[in-house]
Amino acid sequence: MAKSKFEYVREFEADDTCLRNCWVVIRLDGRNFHRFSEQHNFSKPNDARALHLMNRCAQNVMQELEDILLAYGQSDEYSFVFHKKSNWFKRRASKFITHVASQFASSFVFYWKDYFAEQPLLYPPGFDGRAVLYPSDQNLKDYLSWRQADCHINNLYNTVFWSLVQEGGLTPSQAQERLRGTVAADKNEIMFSEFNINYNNEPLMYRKGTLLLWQKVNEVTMKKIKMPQEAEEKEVQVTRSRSQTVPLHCDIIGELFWEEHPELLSDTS
Ligand code: DGT
Ligand code: MG
Ligand code: MG
Ligand code: MG
Ligand code: MG
Repeated sequence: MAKSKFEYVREFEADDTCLRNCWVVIRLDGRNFHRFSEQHNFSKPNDARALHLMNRCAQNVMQELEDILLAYGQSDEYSFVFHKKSNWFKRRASKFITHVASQFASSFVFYWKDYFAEQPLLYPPGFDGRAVLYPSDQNLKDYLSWRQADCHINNLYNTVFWSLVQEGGLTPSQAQERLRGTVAADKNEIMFSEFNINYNNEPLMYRKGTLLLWQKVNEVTMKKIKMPQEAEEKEVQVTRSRSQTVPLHCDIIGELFWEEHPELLSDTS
């Protein structure tokens, strides 16, 4: 077919192919969730409904899109790791980012009522997205460690901060002042001696975030079949292997996790 004279405008499209053999990480983050969490009465410091909704959206992203090895989420953010050999949309960064962000955002609205039955969604939320390439396995491990360390540091601070405010009766600025210059041990001590909170007993999802991995499950169903020689239909058991995503709230900073999951970084997974 003859090309129109307008065809040349295609040449203005920038090449955003992700370098081959690199892990492609897409990280989303809720836009202005400071306000969004206030307006939707999220409990502080953690709202289990909100975190479970985020996990549900990430599971939908993994199921609907191609080539995602794992995902890790905490607070209002989620990171998706694409296989380093992925050739999905010819590795175009804009395709990765926009598909992940739009699938996640529409899921957030779609599943909202399953988690917030009593709380109407007041306005359409948005998520920003970025792509980062990591050339080595160690870089990828360090990236995930960085996000989980961020989760830990923020959650430790927020847990003691909101204890001081909600139970200790301090104003937010007094609580902030009280915590100025404290290290982790000091924060643990304040929680333990003043509020009887053993931080290590706080829910794992709050302390570690959520890792989503693929798991094979056997699905057993009954199927009616008609044998050629027999008049009656017979019910038989059919077992099918299916992949599903499972949420884990484990440590991913230490080497143990990677030793227990050698398939994740191997080329064949
Ligand atoms: P941004 O990302 O630059 O558009 O702005 P924000 O406001 O989303 O800032 P960000 O992403 O650095 O911080 C996340 C905000 O979301 C932070 O204000 C706390 C809030 N948030 C996230 N998860 C929860 C939760 O479970 N409970 C409550 N109360 N707030 C949460
Ligand atoms: Mg931000
Ligand atoms: Mg945000
Ligand atoms: Mg954030
Ligand atoms: Mg199209």
